[in-house]
Amino acid sequence: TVTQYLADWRPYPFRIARTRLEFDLAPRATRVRSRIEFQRIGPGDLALDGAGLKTLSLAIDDQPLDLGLLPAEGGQLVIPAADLPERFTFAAEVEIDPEANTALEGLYLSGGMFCTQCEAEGFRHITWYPDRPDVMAPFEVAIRSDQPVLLSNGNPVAAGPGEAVWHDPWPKPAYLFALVAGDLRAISDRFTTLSGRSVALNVWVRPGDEPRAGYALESLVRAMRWDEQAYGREYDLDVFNIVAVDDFNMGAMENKGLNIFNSKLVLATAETATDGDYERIEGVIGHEYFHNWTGNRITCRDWFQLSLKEGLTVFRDQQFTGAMRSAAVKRIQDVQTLRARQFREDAGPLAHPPRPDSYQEINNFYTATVYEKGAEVIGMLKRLVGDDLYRKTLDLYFDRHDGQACTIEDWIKVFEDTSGRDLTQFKRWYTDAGTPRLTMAEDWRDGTLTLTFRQETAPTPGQPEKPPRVIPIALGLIGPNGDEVLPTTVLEMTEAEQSFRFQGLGARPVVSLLRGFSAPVTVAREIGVDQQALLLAHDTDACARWQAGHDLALDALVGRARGTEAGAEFGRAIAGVLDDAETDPAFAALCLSLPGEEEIATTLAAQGEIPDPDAIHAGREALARDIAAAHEPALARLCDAMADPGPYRPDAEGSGRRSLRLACLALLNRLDAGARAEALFDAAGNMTERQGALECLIAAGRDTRALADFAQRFGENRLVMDKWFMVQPLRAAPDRAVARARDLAARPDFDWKNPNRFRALIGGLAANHAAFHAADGSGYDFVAEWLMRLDPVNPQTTARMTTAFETMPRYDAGRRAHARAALQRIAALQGLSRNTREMVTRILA
Ligand code: BAL
Ligand code: ZN
Repeated sequence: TVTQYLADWRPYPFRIARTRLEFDLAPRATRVRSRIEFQRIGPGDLALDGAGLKTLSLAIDDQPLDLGLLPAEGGQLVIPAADLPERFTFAAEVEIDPEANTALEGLYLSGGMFCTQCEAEGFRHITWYPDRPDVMAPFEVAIRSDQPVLLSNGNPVAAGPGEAVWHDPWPKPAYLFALVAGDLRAISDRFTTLSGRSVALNVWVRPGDEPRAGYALESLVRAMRWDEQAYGREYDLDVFNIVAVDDFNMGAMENKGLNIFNSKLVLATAETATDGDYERIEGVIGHEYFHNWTGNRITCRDWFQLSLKEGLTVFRDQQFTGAMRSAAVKRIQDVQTLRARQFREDAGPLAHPPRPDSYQEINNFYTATVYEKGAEVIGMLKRLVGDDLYRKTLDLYFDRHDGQACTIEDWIKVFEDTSGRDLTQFKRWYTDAGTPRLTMAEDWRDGTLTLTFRQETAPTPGQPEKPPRVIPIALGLIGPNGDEVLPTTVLEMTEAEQSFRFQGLGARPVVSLLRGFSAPVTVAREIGVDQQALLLAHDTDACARWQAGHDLALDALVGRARGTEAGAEFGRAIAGVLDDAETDPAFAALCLSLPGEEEIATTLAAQGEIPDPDAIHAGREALARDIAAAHEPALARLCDAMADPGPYRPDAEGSGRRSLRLACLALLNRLDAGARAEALFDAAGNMTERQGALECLIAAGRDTRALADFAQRFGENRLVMDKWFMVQPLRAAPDRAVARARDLAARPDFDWKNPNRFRALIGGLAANHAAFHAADGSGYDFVAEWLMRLDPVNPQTTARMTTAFETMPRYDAGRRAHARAALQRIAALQGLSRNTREMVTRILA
């Protein structure tokens, strides 16, 4: 296995003036003819990537090349510089087998339709090409097939029976290439851009799915409008196509002018999709659309720079969702996701910086660190320079780098140039792994509050030293009567230890710390429960307010996991939340949803303890029951008051009310053994309530009828049945979940080669903390067994799912031994993919 290093990047010695591709599509034998016009721009041989190709012919300027040049097994085709003129056309004819392509990289079949996935290195499975993001070219693509709809990137230039030709004038790297051929129907709209260009918009789905694609199309229109308003970015082709496919390794892909989506992120109706699904559809439609500028017009020089496009595009989609819905709720959700996925990654054996400097398999670096932490880093830059300068900086970025393949250095430089700041130290956020731990000590005397901060980052694999970073600390001060005495102020911490003074204060205030979650750090501070309750009641910053309640809950849950009766203060705080719940139901729902077992385990581990999954589960159940018992009338009243008044709308208001209703239901469920949940399940008019009720019924062990009813109603709908497969292992009592997952895996409709279905069942169990970490190792064994089965079929999805094991080092010796044994069995598998081998080796290291 070869490790790739950032330091080894060299410019490609050729420019491509034009790439022309012709496809004769056939499931078992697709012919691909390419003509690539190269022009030398530097010294070196011509190196072309290819994998799994049956090469029929190669030529330079129509002179056939000896096929003896082909590498023995995969790898690069190298044509010596001496054999090449300054300008030449390279031509190849290859044959590929889309039907055999279960890895879903390159050209493959999904439900009888041809589709592609080329990021990061899928194009080499289609033909010989410089498959690297810094080689950009305009593409012309001819497709011949008997499928009725034939799509590729760019604008259509010709279409006749059985043939279509597409031309994409915007130079792009091969990873943005796409082709789709199938029996598809579109729902369509038109969009007029800021400068008056009329664009045809199509969302392509299978016949019959048209009524489920409307929300995706509306989301696209909102995203296009928002990008014009917020960033001044216009669309640049005559047509924008989105296609939904059932078999897809990722969520979606931003191919130029032809986005390909996992169907779960396109298809939605009130009966089949939850509020969460709708929000994700809007967010991901936005994300892929926003890539048109941040990713496509300006792309990455090499894959180490992946966060250049992904961090920025996540940041942009987060802003978009915040603007379409509730900015405060969106921010809190993003903080929860960051902690659950990225802090977890940063604290374990897979920790890496947003810009890694080596990898074996780039597909293993589409991570929470590259995406979500990458977005946080941009949020910090924006906070440091301010909103106006941020916008100017982005304008400069688009002006300066349009059409280029760029680096993190280019990105930092635009901020330096507009702000006049030296961002050398700030850059550590891109190059250093690990989550800084920020501690705050307070000193109060004579009307002066002195805050002393310390930052510390634990060593991560390959990075023993962690010099201090620039940390923007947004804070405010709340007086003892609840009034804000200092509005949000941003402190810039640059040293390992640093003090800041606030003078002229009448009475000792409470610090509202890390407002808006201004930096991706963990916080340790001395704070009393009364102060936390004051912040929960009065803080003007929603994020800090929610955090105060969340900390109270976590303290109680950690206490319960240790076997104490903790929770009285949290119980009292809940009373205030319930009183106020109707003014902001979504916020109240966030406060009423107890932190999950995984987060409790993380908190215990951060305090130097070995988490006991069974005690965590039992303690959380007990606290939930106590809270429910103490507040039953208020919870029941709210649960009814939040009933849907009218037609279902997947907007912030409607989903906020439903989330509060379900948060109350989840608590009450501990008292009534599923009675309320059953009533809601039967009466539910939408999937949000139906799924929420079903989860409660499974947790209560009262699910037989509901599960049968659900399967009866939705048995024909793959996406809905994915939910059915997911909620059972996820919500089942830990001592029954593994057996249940095994039963489900034995069903004929467990179509495990479909990534959504596999992730639903296997991922559902892995997310049931106490079940996955069962002391007897049964959870680990089950997941490992299935990963071994999937690896030869789909290495990418297998490798991603090994992350279930990344927290293994924090558990007790018995559990660790079981987890290690399971991972070692995977490592010993004959023919294990490079993807999975890299992951398992890193986790075991
Ligand atoms: N570029 C891969 C899918 C996405 O992040 O949009
Ligand atoms: Zn992306």
